[in-house]
Amino acid sequence: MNTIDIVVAPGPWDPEPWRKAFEARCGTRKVHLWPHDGEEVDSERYVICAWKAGEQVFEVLNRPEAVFSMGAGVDHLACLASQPNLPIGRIRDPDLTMRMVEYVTFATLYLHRQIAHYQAEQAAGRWAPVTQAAASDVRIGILGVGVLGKACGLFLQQLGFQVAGWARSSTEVGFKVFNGREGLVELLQQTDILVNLLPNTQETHGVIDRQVFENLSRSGKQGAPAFINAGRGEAVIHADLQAALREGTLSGAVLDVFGVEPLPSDDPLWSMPGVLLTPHVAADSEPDVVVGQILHDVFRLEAGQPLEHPVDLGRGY
Ligand code: NDP
Ligand code: OXD
Repeated sequence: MNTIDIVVAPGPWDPEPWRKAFEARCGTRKVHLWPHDGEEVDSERYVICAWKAGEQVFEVLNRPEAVFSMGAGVDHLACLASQPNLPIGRIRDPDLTMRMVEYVTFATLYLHRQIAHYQAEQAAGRWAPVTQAAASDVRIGILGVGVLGKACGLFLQQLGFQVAGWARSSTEVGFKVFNGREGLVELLQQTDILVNLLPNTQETHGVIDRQVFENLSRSGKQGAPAFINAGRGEAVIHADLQAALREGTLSGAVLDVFGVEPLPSDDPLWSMPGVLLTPHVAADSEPDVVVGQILHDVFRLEAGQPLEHPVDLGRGY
């Protein structure tokens, strides 16, 4: 049996760490770097490992045995949804998950401990303590309780926060999870800090709008609610987010992802008080870990077994 070679298409990422990581573990398998090694791939059998690489790689190399996302998100592979028989794999990387837990915990504490207020007071040379709520009085609502949302929620629970979530069908992941439109409203009414960790799908596109921000609880110990987005910007109606922050419907936000990235330099969010922006860095993929997971699945394919973590592009995640 011929072994399966690897085509790596890392899009905007620096390709060399990926080439090195694959070559270090691939033995006699060929590793082709797209588009750096040219479009000629002479392998009889190959898989494509991609990150935001564009559609051309799939048009030119059109008989992969599987396609893997090198990140947790698979929205960049939506163009393959019309090929239901092509196995699509995603990573479930404990390192990436832990990085997301770090980010969401940091963002929650930044909002909860009112750090934006202290940064402004420090800049003005003022000593200005404000009342601080206990974590156990603060309710976190997490949209999307998959690999990342669940891990973040469980960690925040350990810090004492009250945690609940919203998902398509999951109902209990160590904390209560709501479903459907009615369930979303119920969750929002008991949420002080809203965290988005939904994937970008047709169903989640624009799901976080003005109504969502207005439905958040305003009776929490900390006053107006706050928002963290580390999922995808496409889930949010950008103008509604800007308005909610401008008008005080939201007291603050920590935002890592945006519908347009990089966020345009004239976007009002850059200079809004109480808003902390990061450039889509919440949870990076670590080449060594990702490569190990992909190769594990490649061995399974060679043994005639299905992928360990298949993605259903029909539902979008
Ligand atoms: P998963 O696929 O494991 O989980 C997705 C969750 O979203 C599930 O709980 C699912 O519900 C829920 N969901 C999907 N569609 C809907 C819907 N229509 N209505 C309600 N809930 C829905 O994803 P991950 O946790 O691994 O990752 C989440 C996202 O985080 C990624 O898709 C990516 O966009 C983003 N990400 C961002 C990074 C960054 O650096 N900012 C890094 C890595 C990922 P159910 O449980 O019922 O299936
Ligand atoms: C991912 C991301 O999905 O980095 O892994 O956004």
